[in-house]
Amino acid sequence: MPDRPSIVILTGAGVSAESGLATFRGPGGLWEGHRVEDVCTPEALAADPALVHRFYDARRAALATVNPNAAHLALARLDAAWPGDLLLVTQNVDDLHERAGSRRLVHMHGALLSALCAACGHRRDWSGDLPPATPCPACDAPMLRPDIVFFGEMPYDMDRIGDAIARADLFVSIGTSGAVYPAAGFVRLAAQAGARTMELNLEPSAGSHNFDDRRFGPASRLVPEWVD
Ligand code: BJW
Repeated sequence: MPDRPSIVILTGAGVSAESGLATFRGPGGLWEGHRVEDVCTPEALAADPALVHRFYDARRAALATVNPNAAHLALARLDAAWPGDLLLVTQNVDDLHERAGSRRLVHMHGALLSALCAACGHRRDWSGDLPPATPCPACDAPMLRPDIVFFGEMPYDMDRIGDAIARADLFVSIGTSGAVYPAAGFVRLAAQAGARTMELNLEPSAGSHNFDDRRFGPASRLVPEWVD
């Protein structure tokens, strides 16, 4: 390892589970009987916008009741203290990493508290009651949608993430099942680039065998143990 290793950290729903936010594929992962794969698609938004908006309204309401946990706080301490390159790539659309204090952060699947104009791509805060038919401040179209990456859509910041992985000396995956691409493929990209790879998760992910090191248990214990 070099003196100042470059670190890329990937987080998933498991990092926020102990804050009280449900994961997607664990117990309680169904929402009103729907799988996430059936709700988070452009087709679902077109066919039944009320259903998709209800899902995100409920998620936004839940977010207002929870706080960062020991795992988010430990990652923020690492961000503040680490002298080398570091990028925290979260698949989560909650804002718990920011609230904990992480700064070098990308939300590859979007953000619950952001709204996207489906007509022109303008983004604005989604706070309080924001009916989807609210006119866009940029183009006036009444077509606000959650600023969320649905299945079949391109995740955000892929160039920045790819560059960071190509330069990484250490890749750490925390609390993600490895069921969704392209994030599930990052471990192999990091290994190909020469990084050491580590999984911290409650249970082995789909690609667990691809990691050099694996530690299993709750993120609120494993992450502070690793960071501190
Ligand atoms: C704990 C814990 C505790 C619990 N402590 N751990 C066939 C083959 C390959 C790919 C495809 C395919 N068909 C289609 C695709 C592509 C598709 C895909 O991957 N589909 C799969 C279902 C197969 N992907 C896409 O469409 C993506 N876009 C895309 O590919 O564009 C083209 C492209 C081409 C080339 C390069 C780049 C792109 C877009 C994916 C969008 C994902 N969107 C969602 C919903 C929106 C966000 C939201 O509403 O919140 O994102 S789906 C959902 O899954 C959400 C999550 O971010 C994502 C990942 O879930 P995550 O975080 O892993 O959660 P869980 O619940 O699965 O796992 C939780 C884990 O935590 C578990 O392991 C627990 O053990 C653990 N845990 N408690 C530690 N206390």
